[in-house]
Amino acid sequence: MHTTMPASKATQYYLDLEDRFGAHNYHPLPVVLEKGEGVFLWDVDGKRYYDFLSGYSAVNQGHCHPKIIEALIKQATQLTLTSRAFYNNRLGEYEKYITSYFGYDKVLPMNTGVEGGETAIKLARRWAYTQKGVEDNNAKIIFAEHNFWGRTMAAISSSTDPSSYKNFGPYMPGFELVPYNNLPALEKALQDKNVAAFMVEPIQGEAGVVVPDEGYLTGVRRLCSEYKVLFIADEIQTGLARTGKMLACDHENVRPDILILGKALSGGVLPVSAVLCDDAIMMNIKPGEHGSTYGGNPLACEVAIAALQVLKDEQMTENAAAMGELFRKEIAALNNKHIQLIRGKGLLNAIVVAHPNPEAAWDLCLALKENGLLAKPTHGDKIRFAPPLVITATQIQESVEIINKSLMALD
Ligand code: IF1
Repeated sequence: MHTTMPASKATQYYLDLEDRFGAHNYHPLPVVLEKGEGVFLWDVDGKRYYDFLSGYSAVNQGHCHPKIIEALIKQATQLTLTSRAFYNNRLGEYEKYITSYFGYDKVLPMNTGVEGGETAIKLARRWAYTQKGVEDNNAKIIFAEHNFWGRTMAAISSSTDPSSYKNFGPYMPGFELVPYNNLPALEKALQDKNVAAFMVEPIQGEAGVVVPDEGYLTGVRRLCSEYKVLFIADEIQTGLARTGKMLACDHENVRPDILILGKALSGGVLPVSAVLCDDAIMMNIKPGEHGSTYGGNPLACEVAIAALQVLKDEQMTENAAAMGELFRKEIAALNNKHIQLIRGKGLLNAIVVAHPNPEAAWDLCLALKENGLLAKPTHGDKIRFAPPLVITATQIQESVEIINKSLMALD
């Protein structure tokens, strides 16, 4: 193990640059990328890789999708930012497009995913005070253990992962935790009259692609309605065709009260997030009470319309469902002793690596890199496999061969 090739001179140059001048808040795989197209990435030495991370599911549509890039370039030559101090001629069109696409009254545009989460929580708290009758400053938001929704002070305040929250306190009050995939525990928590919302990922991503039992989302919907609590779905990672449905909530045909989208809403082109809900929730926020300089900028609007349009035009939902099934079947058929299990939905999958060496998942990712496939370990023993949704059956077969070959590095 650890018998990877030495980094090329060019690669080493860029690794050293980041090490010297950048904050050390990441530990990337030692590969330096300079080009992407569809399911492929190329490094600075011209070596080609399958991308099995897809920018953490931001690049569902494939790298540099021509229709999205065309929208970007066209709008970039016209108008990129006005702020919300003025109207622009793209925002309303985008708002109409995305609300009818997902079936909500209104949208609130933001940029990063975590801002979407913050926005949803503000909407829920405001709704609790103005509609549910919760006394000022008493609103509670319930989260599931092992949630991940970003890195702001509020997001880490709901985290159960010490590497997220430790030594960053004090934390945001009014947050409570329940175990994921546990309806009785949720019901108990919702009995508190001060609860405004339950915010949850339909599949937990960072936790290692944890798929809840069938019926969980249906149960969440039922309990939230019963106790007059808002169901906030964080579909930033699971949404937009990734799991083989447009939204992961669609697997159980449930409609959240507040829907948060991000990542692939721009196809990996620029940060675009959105919070969708109906008027009864959205209209409690008045002018001056929330916003963002870049939120709803005309460039983001045009990119987002194109990114959503190509998902439908190219049947990426259907392809994600079919290719995901093929991928899990082929991985299972390898019958490799180092793969404890494969789980996931559509093209959001993870394997759990079984090996006495705690570094085995990292070593496997290094071997995968050598063999031309990029993936990243999470929580030590898990590896996420989430290629762009444009991947073909032949490419799935080829990728599984690369994975099979790389597993020998663990023997
Ligand atoms: C990083 C993981 C993925 C998210 C969900 C909100 C956000 C995220 C469900 C915030 C962000 C990221 C950020 C990325 C790593 C990553 C991740 F490894 F942590 F688990 F995707 F799987 N809700 N997820 O997954 O969105 O503010 O980042 O735009 O490097 O931190 P953001």
